[in-house]
Amino acid sequence: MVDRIAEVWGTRTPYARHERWPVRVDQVLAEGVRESEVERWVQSACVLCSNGCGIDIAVKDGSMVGVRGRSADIVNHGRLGPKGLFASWQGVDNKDRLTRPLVRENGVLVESDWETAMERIVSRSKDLLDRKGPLSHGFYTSGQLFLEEYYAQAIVGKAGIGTPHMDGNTRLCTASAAAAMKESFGSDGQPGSYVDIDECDAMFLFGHNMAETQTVLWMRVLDRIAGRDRPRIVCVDPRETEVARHAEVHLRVRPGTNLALMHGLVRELFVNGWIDQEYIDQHTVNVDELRATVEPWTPDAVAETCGVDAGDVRRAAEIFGTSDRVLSTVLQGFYQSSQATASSCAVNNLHLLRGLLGKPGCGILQMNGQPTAQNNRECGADGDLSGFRNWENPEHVQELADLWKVDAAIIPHWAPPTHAMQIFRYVEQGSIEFLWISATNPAVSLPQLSRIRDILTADSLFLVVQDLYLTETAQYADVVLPAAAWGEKTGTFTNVNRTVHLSEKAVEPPGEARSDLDTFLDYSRRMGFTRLDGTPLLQWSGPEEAFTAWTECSRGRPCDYTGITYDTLRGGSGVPWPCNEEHPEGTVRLYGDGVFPTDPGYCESYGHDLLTGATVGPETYKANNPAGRAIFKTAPYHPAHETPDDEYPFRFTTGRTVYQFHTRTKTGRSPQLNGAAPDAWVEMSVSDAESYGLGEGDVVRVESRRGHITASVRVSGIRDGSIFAPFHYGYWDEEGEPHGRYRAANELTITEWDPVSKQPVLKNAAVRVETVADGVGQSMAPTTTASRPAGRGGRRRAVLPTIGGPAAQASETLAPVDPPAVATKEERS
Ligand SMILES: Nc1nc2c(c(=O)[nH]1)N[C@H]1C(S)=C(S)[C@@H](COP(=O)(O)OP(=O)(O)OC[C@H]3O[C@@H](n4cnc5c(=O)[nH]c(N)nc54)[C@H](O)[C@@H]3O)O[C@H]1N2
Ligand SMILES: Nc1nc2c(c(=O)[nH]1)N[C@H]1C(S)=C(S)[C@@H](COP(=O)(O)OP(=O)(O)OC[C@H]3O[C@@H](n4cnc5c(=O)[nH]c(N)nc54)[C@H](O)[C@@H]3O)O[C@H]1N2
Ligand code: SF4
Ligand SMILES: [Mo]
Repeated sequence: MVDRIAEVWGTRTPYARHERWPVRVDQVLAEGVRESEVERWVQSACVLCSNGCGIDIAVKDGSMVGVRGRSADIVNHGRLGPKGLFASWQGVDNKDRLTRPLVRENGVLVESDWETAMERIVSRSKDLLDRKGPLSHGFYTSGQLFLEEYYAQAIVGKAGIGTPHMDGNTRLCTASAAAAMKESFGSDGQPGSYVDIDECDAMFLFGHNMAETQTVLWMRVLDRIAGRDRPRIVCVDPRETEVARHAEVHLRVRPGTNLALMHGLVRELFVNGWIDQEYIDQHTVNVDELRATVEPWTPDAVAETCGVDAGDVRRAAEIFGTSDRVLSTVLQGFYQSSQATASSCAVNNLHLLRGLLGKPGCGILQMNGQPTAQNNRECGADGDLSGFRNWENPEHVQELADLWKVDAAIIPHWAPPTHAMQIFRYVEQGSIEFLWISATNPAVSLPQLSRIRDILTADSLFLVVQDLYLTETAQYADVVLPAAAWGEKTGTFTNVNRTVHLSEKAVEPPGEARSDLDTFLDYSRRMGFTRLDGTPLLQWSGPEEAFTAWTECSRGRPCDYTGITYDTLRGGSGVPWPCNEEHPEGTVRLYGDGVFPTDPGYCESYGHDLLTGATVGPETYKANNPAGRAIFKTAPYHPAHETPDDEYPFRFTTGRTVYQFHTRTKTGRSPQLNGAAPDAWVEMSVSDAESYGLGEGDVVRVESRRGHITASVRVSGIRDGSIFAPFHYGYWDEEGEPHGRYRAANELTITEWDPVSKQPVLKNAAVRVETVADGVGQSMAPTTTASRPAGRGGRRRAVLPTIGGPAAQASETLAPVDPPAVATKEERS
């Protein structure tokens, strides 16, 4: 038994390069429940991050009473992290779940029934479609629904209503991952695999705090570090994360300067000849443009702009340039920062220059964050065309029209899909009057919250919110629809390395809560959406039929699911796509043959100018003739939208702690997790704290041009001149009452986005700090992770370590069984 709040990553199981990662089965059961009392174990996968760990749900007396990791799963080999152990089931099994629809009467939300609630939605929807047409409707969904639910939503939006105003919180999450892969390789689709951790000689983590945000993947890295032939680690992050603590080189960049650093690394590869000219000649285009763009970025120039050591830039580049097998991961420190797409493409460029992809240990993981973000991108509830099809390619549009048996003209493709920030802008301007929000909480997660509150409360807006709980956002709704949660419905989802899992229903949803799929199907039926032949647009009776329909949509596309059925997903491990006749067991890595989906007739996008976001268009794209070769995409460095000045001298950045998930609707309801990080804090460096006379626990007001928050200080290992705040804490507390002070990091953030991916810049704003009061105790920041108190100087007050105690004990079994094999033999070296 291990306290998995104190020991986040659990017990080490070291292994060497070429060996398989050992199995360790992690399990937790509710207090007082013995293993022999568990009636059933139901197969699923965890939905608390993109890692997608295989999980079994313990059921007793019709309730979820615990979980264990699935030893046979290629993703986790039995392990679970703190969120999987303590929040997956406790986060949904609660007394305060929504159990009936709510409707607004005389200004207040009152309990109602499905008939009333749906009729209100449908009558408003029909009225607006008659009077104003499809552009009056917007849909803002998630990265946390199931594949089947996105596909239903995509068809309703594109072929039922015909609105381009569809997006997900995936815009805040993985839009830049998708954009970077489309620009470089022609299509979304993760090149690498987690198996590459087992094989690599070096790992680069670009703006990715894997230790806290994909804890099980980090266990795999820690086990390699503990074994023979440990990989060399390079970390690019302004904070001293656990990743940084294990790194040989830590590039503690100034927030907002990633692209300058990347130019420096790429330049070093050219200057030192660490490139594979044959690979470049055969498999890529545009190398000259890349060489010219990075030319000014000497290590000294990088040092000046990014605030790092020039020698460290050289050392990092040398590790990249001279290691045989390099694996890179990229996440929010890049995606939510300035020039997100260009910076993320630069990672692809590093690998292409050396031909390090598609081979064991050589991979790129343009990470996802949310568990099902990949499915939203595939199915197209985010505005993309389903199946990675290209909205600028009329043949692709026609393929969908044929599949759905509708007129191609209804499918929006006359302009790029409307991104989330623009959807909210249209609500602000009054052109969107009907907004349906599902499985996301924008009143906490979007930038510049005072503006978002004004938008959500606009008189002209009819707001539908579909959630498990009465969230900050749901409080503003005209109609609230209660949703069935994970464990209460069946469906599939796909993780970062393309692995598809089935999650089976284990228990009944509470009260009248319904699966999101049932709700979208009901809406489509009530709206009377039809095919050209007059039959109903959506004819599925449940998730399995929806999945089968999806596999047809994916046929022949990069994300080919045609070899997968619910039955093939039952029993063993998840399966990585493409899975079809050619690859019946799935595919571990893409692009091993050096052929990329850039052919103009096949690609998902013709790409953009990375500096301005202007579309390249079919003519120019074809003239460049990528024809199956990857494209070096780049842009000149440009400083962030908002940089510090005399009035607002600090760079503000935001992110996560290991113990909380997003707006805490699940983790906040797990006593073990919430106890470890119960309230907001801000991190300052030792010397900044000293110069402001601040110490652990002192209360400060942090203010930007857009708002302020009040929180206590943790003096941490963050770089000088930067302030960090977790974004988890909203301004409503657990009792559904407004919290006494503003504490959401997004009060301060800025309404700006990357020109290509349109991902908001959530990690860079200018702020100032004022002391409010001396502290009376320590801050609420955990001590086990990046927010750990800094070694010396900042600690005026003793800080108690974060522990979980008896309630946080989980069992770890080092199983003597063979670890799962990867899908096919030839894919291991
Ligand atoms: N515990 C936990 N795990 C999660 C989640 C969660 O909420 N909690 N959410 C899931 C989701 S949806 C996502 S998207 C992922 C996110 O996973 P990550 O991207 O790993 O998490 P973040 O903390 O948002 O950001 C990562 C790091 O970016 C650094 N950073 C900030 N600004 C910059 C910059 O300008 N440049 C660079 N290089 N780095 C910068 C921060 O210091 C931070 O350590 O996590 C997933 N996993
Ligand atoms: N400043 C700052 N802001 C950020 C970020 C950051 O790093 N810094 N990160 C951004 C990122 S990467 C992300 S992903 C977003 C996350 O931001 P949100 O999406 O707003 O966060 P969640 O709390 O995950 O909201 C998901 C909601 O869905 C509900 N839900 C869960 N399961 C289901 C289901 O099956 N059906 C339905 N209908 N509802 C369900 C939950 O109760 C919850 O209310 O935040 C973004 N905002
Ligand atoms: S690493 Fe992610 S998927 Fe795995 S148990 Fe933790 S939260 Fe769940
Ligand atoms: Mo995310």
